[in-house]
Amino acid sequence: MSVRAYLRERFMPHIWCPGCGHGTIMNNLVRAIDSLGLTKNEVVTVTGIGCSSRISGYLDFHTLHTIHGRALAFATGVKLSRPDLTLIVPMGDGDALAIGGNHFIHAARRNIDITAVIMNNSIYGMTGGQFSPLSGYGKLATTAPYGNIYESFDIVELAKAAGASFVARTTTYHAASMKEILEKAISHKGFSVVEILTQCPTYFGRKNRVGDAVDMLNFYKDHTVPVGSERKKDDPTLIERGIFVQEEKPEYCAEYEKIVETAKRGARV
Ligand SMILES: Cc1ncc(C[n+]2csc(CCOP(=O)(O)OP(=O)(O)O)c2C)c(N)n1
Ligand code: SF4
Repeated sequence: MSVRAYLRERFMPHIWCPGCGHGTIMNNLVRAIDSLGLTKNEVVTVTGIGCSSRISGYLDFHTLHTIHGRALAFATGVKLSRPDLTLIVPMGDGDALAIGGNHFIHAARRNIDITAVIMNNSIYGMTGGQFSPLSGYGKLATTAPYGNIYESFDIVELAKAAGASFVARTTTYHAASMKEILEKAISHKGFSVVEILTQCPTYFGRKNRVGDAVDMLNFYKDHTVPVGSERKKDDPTLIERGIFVQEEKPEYCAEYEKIVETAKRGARV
């Protein structure tokens, strides 16, 4: 199908600023779903609040636009009641790892079959450029006019440590591999985390004087390397991208179903 067929045109024009990376992610997400042959009726997209979270309004799947930081909690409920459906949860870095941080680590620990797409623009875009747990030490934000004093989370390391069974990182510059990674993440049975570095030229770019959207895309090109690259040894500031974890582990809904069956038989574990 064409990308258009997956969109709710009545919700257009979208709210995203010119040059925002979120549209590139939405584009690749629908291309990945199309390549996997999933029908619109089989996919549920759940989001919280943020520029990134508006994606659930634009996509013509079953969609839930919920509350800030709680998308994974709603998605967990949907998945438990309808394990046959494909659950995708696009989140901003603030939504996923500030207010939603606790839901994130526990969803990873359960290894529930949900794909979390973290649209990491290193800032709170929707509310005017406040710093997030992904802004980085020394970065400028509306709430850090003299420089942010917090270190960032490393989403990949956090997801790995919490138990996610598929963990990947890519960027909006690497659009072709983004689609492939999203396909693998969605097909994977378990909690999949895909961090996508994406540009917010309006707040992060402007406040940190890193240029326009094209300059920010070039930064992703020049400052990331494929996972395992020798170049990372010479320059530890380079950011690795690719698939970091892809393993089979017991999945929460399947395990829960086993408990239900055991209980129905009145048997003891
Ligand atoms: C409970 C609650 N607290 C705060 C807010 C205000 N709020 C809305 S979006 C947002 C942050 C959005 O940033 P992010 O999740 O990184 O997404 P982006 O807009 O950058 O895509 C905040 C703090 C809210 N809507 N609800
Ligand atoms: S404020 Fe930033 S994240 Fe929000 S739409 Fe504009 S560029 Fe995108």
